Amino acid sequence: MRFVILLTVALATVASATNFHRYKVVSVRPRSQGEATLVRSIVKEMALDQWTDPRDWRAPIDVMVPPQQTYFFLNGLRRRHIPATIMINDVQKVIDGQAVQRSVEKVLPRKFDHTSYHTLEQIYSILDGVESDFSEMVSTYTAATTYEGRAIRVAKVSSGGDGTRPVIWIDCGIHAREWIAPATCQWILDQLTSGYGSNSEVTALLDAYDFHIMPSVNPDGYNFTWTNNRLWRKNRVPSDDIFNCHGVDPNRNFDSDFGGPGTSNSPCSDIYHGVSAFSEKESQAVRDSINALGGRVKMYFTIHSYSQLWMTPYGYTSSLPANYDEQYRVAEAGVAALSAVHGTSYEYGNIADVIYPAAGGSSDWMYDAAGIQYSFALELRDTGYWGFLLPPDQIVPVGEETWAGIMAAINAV
Ligand code: 0X9
Ligand code: ZN
Repeated sequence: MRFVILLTVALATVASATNFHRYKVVSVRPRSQGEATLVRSIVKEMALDQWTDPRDWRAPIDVMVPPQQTYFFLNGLRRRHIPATIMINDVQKVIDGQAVQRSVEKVLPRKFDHTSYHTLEQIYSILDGVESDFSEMVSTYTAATTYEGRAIRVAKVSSGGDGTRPVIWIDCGIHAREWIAPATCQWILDQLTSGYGSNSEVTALLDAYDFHIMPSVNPDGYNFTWTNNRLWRKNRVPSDDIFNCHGVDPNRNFDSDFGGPGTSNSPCSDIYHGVSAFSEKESQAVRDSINALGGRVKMYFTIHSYSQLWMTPYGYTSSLPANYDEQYRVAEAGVAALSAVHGTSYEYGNIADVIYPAAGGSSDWMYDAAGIQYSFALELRDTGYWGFLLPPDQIVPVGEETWAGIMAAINAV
């Protein structure tokens, strides 16, 4: 009897996980604006998961295609002579290849480990470890509790002062499947804590600024990428009861032209903006923490993947903010330092031009409503080889270059 129950539970667990067996990721390279528009409409019509959606038609559009639709999709492109290459031949194989290495770690770690990706539980255990190992410098707080009851935590790193130092805010993982983002927040936290007193650049930064780091803005979504669907993007609130869809995109839920371009009012869409601005715990957590800092936040960084971009406001309009030249200058300094580390190239500029128009994003709200003059959204590696499935052996190089870029940007201000 017990065996039967166990077996049923095991099967139910397996059955509920989304399998990407023989799913392909196709990198489409349109030859004109017209072809790019055509590709987008085909993707929409076929309800495919578009991994990238660049505004510039010269940049590849990466699309994930289920096996039943591969022939139709590729043939459609072929007939129109639209160039396309296979970026990933079997998505599940890549996921499984990374899973072997994931399942090794059973005991909850207390120290940083940048050789593999970590579950939310592991990340929070590391956070606890750091808080107790560096108790004079690190304290953590919970910014909000999610729909499924998980804490959205922040690590505050401060070398002292009277609580009035300017703040550098860094958040990671607002989109669940962008695993390199939380890993990079962990890298940064490690550099700050281990570097204070031994690394002169880090020491100088920490004597001038407090850092607030939110390693996982979207813990429910992130957890879901480990248990059910590696490619989940949004949070996990039930969003409609007709199709049983879930999730709001927290990066469409800020009060920055809420519901504007690049958002969707369909609860099943990956860019669903939610019922109203700040309806979600994730966006509330970020907003409330920033507000609680009462105007001390000097710079805001929000970390995504992928495409290698360093973006400045705005996302909701192609108009440029008043201090655009200044933000551009700082982005340029950041990118120069980032690229110097491993030769990784980044594009930079305002969101609507560099990537695509997208309203309701956090970095626009930071500039417009919170008045933060330096507000950046970064898309980390790569440019479409692994995409969201960036192998864990890139955590260290990505951490190194990103942190170098962020330090340079802070120093440029
Ligand atoms: O679409 C997004 O939210 C970001 N790209 S991603 O592929 N990681 O989903 C870009 C965010 C840019 N920021 C704003 N639109 N405000
Ligand atoms: Zn993202």
